[in-house]
Amino acid sequence: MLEKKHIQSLYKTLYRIRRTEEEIARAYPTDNIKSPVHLSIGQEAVSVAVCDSLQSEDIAFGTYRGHALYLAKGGNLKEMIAELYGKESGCGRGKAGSMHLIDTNARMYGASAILATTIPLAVGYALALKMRKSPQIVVCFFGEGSTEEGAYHESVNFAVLKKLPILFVCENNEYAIYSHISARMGNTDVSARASSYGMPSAKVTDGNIFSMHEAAKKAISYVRDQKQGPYFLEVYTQRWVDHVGPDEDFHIGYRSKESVDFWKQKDSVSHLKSLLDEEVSHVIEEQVEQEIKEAFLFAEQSNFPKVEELYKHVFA
Ligand SMILES: Cc1ncc(C[n+]2csc(CCOP(=O)(O)OP(=O)(O)O)c2C)c(N)n1
Repeated sequence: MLEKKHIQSLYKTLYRIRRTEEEIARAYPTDNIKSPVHLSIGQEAVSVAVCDSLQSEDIAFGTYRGHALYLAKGGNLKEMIAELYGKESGCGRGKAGSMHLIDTNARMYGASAILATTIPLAVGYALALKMRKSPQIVVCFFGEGSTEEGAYHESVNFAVLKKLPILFVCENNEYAIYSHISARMGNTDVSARASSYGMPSAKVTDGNIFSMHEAAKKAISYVRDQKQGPYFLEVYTQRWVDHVGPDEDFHIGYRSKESVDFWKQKDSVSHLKSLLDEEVSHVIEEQVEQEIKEAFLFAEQSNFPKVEELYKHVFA
């Protein structure tokens, strides 16, 4: 069991992500948010547990479902909301939207809308770190759907071959949009398949943030200290709302309300809150609510980029 102070800090990070995404969901229908949003609600504990075990100089790469990772890695909240609003003060200067979050100060080096495309970038970064003999490591987040892409297989093979300092984190929420994993993979054991490339793997299936934290610590220490190459961590989880957008999706019929309720009972936000004194959680919640209010105000009051900015900071 972690110390009280540590649990408080995990709770603050988790609560901050949950409430930020709930506010995004609330604001979405006003059309102030100019980008599609893929919410992590229900999945936040994975990013929180892993990032809590990293050092601040470690590098993260993620996907379009990236709000939780960006915030857990220390990304700037105001700039994230401004980015969703398409404003020039956003972390991508209003040109990137929710799916391409980046904050180089926090060593959150990017996310992409196209499946598996950040995996080779992350592996390339890990190669650079190794060549520079840096103590940093890379952590690369993706959904189990990305493990169906060729780029994933080429990248993990190369990372193992070159013994690169990278932790692969697969958030297995069972669905790629509305297709269940069993309709997509002959062998649904994603981490066993990853291990077959020649790296150790672990699987956390119970949805418990402390199990995730323990597994992440072990994985990170393997990558950093043993210098024997990559490690693959698969974490079972479930998103509570639609693949994209802020609403529930049970009317579509691809999954049942009961299957999501099963995961809601494991909710890490209420779990951690139940371990804290009420006054302590109350103070944390008030601080976070104030910060979120200020972030939305910052986004609303910021300007849209000028037309002259259109071709700046782009390759072509
Ligand atoms: C190369 C590619 N193919 C298809 C898509 C369309 N697409 C967007 S999200 C998605 C599902 C991905 O599922 P998963 O990787 O498990 O992540 P999750 O959305 O569950 O977080 C698909 C097929 C895409 N963005 N990129």
